[in-house]
Amino acid sequence: MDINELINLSDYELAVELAKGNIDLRTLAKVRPDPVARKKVREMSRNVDLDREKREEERRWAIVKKNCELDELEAFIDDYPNSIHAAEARGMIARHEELQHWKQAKDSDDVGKLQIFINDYPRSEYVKEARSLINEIKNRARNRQFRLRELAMDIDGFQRNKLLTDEQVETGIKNAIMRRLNTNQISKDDFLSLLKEDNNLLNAHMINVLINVNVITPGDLSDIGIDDRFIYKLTRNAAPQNYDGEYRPLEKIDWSSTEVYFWGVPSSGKSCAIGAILSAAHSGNVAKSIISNNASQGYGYMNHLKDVFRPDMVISLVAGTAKTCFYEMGFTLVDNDNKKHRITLIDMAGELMQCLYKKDADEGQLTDADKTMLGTLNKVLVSNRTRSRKMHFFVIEYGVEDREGQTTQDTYLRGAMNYLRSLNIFKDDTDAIFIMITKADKAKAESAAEFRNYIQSHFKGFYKDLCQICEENEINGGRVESLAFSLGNVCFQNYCLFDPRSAEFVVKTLIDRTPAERSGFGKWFSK
Ligand SMILES: Nc1nc2c(ncn2[C@@H]2O[C@H](COP(=O)(O)OP(=O)(O)OP(=O)(O)O)[C@@H](O)[C@H]2O)c(=O)[nH]1
Ligand SMILES: [Mg+2]
Repeated sequence: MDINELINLSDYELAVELAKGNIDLRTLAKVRPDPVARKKVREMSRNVDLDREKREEERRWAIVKKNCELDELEAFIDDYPNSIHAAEARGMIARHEELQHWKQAKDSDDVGKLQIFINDYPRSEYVKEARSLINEIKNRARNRQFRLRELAMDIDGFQRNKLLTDEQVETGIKNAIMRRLNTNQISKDDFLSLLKEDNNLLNAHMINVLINVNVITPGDLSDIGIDDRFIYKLTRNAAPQNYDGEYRPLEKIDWSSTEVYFWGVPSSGKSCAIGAILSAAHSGNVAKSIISNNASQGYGYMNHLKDVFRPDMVISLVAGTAKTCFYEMGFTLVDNDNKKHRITLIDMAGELMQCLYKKDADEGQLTDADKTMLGTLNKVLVSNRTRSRKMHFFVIEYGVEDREGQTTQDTYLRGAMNYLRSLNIFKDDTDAIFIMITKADKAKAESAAEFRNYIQSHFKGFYKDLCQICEENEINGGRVESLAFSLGNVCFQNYCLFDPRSAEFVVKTLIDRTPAERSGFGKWFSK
């Protein structure tokens, strides 16, 4: 007991402490500085019945021990700090604390908190239970992760399955989610964590379907950190922007310019990249001005793509390019030195790559659509081939290597490239071959090292083959250049907060790498 506590004791209580030897005369002098009062306490102490005090202490202890309540144990220690039962009382208090910590750790269902309990109470009888709880939680987390991965792969499978109708895709995805939720294989929070991890897991339409059947709410999406502007767009049911202009099949490229071809599997981001490039070319940030070639077969499509990509606002992206369609989009870029660069971008449906792969592997029957696409390709790059300079962008969609049971992007790209090589399309007039990694925003670290490493890990053979094509055809000193490309922040697959920086870099590359015609002279300078 410290002095302050002793001051609050009555004279009799002080006399008892003195009789028991818990305080000495010096301490008493501090508590009762008045000699008369002190004397009174000393006389009282001589008359204290210690046996009676002892009996009182034992009676209290019997009750406290039986009740085993924390506050009673603490009060006992306060009142009888030197009791022979004090050690036992302190032990009981420690056990109380241990139990309380154990209860909190157990109820927390948290590996970290259970581990802290084990560290703090290594000899506790609950350590074994804590360890098995940790294992159980880790197992549960693994199973949960496994089920979530499985769901993500099922969703992706439905979305990529070109044999299904839109309704079948919608029902398939809805059932895959609801079945797991209804059988408690995953919780709503689990599902939301999947959406949080990948904002592009589902497209805007599918998210709206799930909102309509009350699986999720717009508020849930806001809670997982999705920008309200995307949610606003969603609630207005904004759909991808279809191009509904008339389509005239492409026979040849009838305009002397550097032809830039974009090769890539379906949904790899070709049309979006081209739209973003067109928008950046029009912005005035890189090129001084741009004059579109209104005689281009894809003139209407070019205007549509350019108009979609408006910076600093949430836009609805373009819908997939219709099978068999080839669009040729010509324009003249005027650079800062007033030199003109005549460029034609060629957008092709991704199915063409699968068809080229089929041809290379001599696998499966060609459909009518395949024959149409091959026919156009043959006209544009073989029989009606121009003598214009050419560049090729091989588009690689970032981060889709873990898809199982599907032909990989690498296989398609290599097959298609082999077939293109056999058609001799890289000969004579090719100035550059690029690898463009699209959807680069999906990478954990958007660094040059990350993307170099990505190509090394997943596309090494393809990259080397392209280098060999460059060597064989004396293209760009045998070098294939790679660039990472992103539209900015893409959400629900169909909406985007467009950041033009990647596209501006491509426009700058096009200006740097295409022949320039001096304004007014109409003359081409060879590279
Ligand atoms: N995260 C992210 N997603 C993108 C990006 N670019 C495109 N996407 C997504 O990819 C989808 C397909 O893009 P498209 O440009 O239509 O792909 P494509 O290669 O033209 O496809 P096909 O015309 O079918 O061959 C878009 O709807 C977006 O959801 C990007 O930079 N980042
Ligand atoms: Mg497309």
